[in-house]
Amino acid sequence: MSVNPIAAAHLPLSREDMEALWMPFTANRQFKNNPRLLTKSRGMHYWTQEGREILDGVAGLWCVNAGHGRTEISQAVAEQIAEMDYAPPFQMGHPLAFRLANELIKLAPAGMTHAFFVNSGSEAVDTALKIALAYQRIRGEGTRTRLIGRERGYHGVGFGGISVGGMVNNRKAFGVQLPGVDHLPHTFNLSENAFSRGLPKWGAHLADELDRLVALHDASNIAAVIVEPIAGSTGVVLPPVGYLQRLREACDRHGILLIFDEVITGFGRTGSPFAAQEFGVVPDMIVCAKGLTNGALPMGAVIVKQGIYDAFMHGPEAAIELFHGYTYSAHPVACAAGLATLDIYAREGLLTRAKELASYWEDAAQQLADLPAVIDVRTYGLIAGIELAPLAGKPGARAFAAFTECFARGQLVRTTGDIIALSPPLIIEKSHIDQLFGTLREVLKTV
Ligand code: PXG
Ligand code: PLP
Repeated sequence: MSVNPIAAAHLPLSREDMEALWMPFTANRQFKNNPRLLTKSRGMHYWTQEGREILDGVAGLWCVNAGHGRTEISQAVAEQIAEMDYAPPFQMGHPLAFRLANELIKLAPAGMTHAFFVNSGSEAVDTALKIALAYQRIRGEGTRTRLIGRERGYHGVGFGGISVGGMVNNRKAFGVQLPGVDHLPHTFNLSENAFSRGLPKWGAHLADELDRLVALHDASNIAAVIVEPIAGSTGVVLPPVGYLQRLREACDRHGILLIFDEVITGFGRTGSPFAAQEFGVVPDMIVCAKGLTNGALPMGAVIVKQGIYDAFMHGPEAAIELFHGYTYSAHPVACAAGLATLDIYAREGLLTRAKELASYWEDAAQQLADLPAVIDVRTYGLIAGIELAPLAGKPGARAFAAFTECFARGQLVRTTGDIIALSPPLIIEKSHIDQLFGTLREVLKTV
């Protein structure tokens, strides 16, 4: 079939037309019987196939940080694809890959000096875990093979990521996972922390669980700990005051690498370029994706400390130091999108804009606290989690009803279980914030 894709997007789809696609993380049959189709985006908005305007409360899926339809990005992509569509990344290079690495590390904490490119957050997680294992081996600590994640963590859907991840539905159907994985406890606690403003006060001691795992296995067997500084996908779980610092100290004491998975918290979501800077804790590796290209093309990266890269740069110069990489690592078109994106972030001050809006955002979110359905509101930067009391015997149904009703009223939110997550483009204005929470208030009265 030869069709102009934009024209095709506006042709109505029958139920039969939708059958062949197996949709990810979606109730396929329910969706196909009652589809929600998006065909256009600009600024803070999407438009549905029927032409309804939808306020984007989630930056697509936590990724369109500079807002939709940025012509700087689409032009850079169009020019690059016309000039050179693809270049092999193994034993070959193209200039944009090096330039993007330079720009990316400028945003990272001092001392994090090298970037490895991949195509998604899941690949970035796998890459970071493999670098951790190979690094321990290279420095003569090859018994350090255990990996530690955290309950309720989300680290993508690769086997490495679901092994260290802690969301049961993402794990339970898939049999064996990586051996030698432990989990720290999550830090979620409604009775201590409900309706906290800023970071919750209770829970820093939970980082000491790492000492318990060290006592159990011995530090000489543990390679790395991976956590999200703010857990996003599980429904916005904030780090208790002092928790990340304590985790850093414990990792240092025991020679364990600390990996921050900043797929969601990266690129300005918290009010700093990375949560590492926002919370004043420097990990050994940062995993990022999503906002790196403003969601326009798939791309992720692992940023590592100087010492990790240096450890690999020994042996004969002709030796490949790390047997790892993807066909599309540092894809030239994705690099063009990434460079254009980072340029927009810098010119428009978007990586710190969440800090300017955070208190307005928090106040607007906390106004939902009086609704009977709402059992917690937690915010940081331009993130909010609104937790609903589940309907008896129907977990998740209440939030899903809120999601579909919000969509019917022209706004996109994200739900996980009975939690509504919001993470708008960082270009959001106060009037959009009012609209977002105003509509949500009306909707939450009906569910
Ligand atoms: N790590 C974290 C912390 C993430 O949030 C990934 C890794 C995986 O990235 P990719 O690009 O492989 O999807 C993510 C992705 C949700 C939701 O429900 C969040 C993500 C993905 C899908 C749904 O909020 N985050
Ligand atoms: N499977 C086969 C048969 C391959 O040849 C390759 C790459 O060459 C892959 C999987 C991995 O694909 P990618 O590099 O896009 O991750």
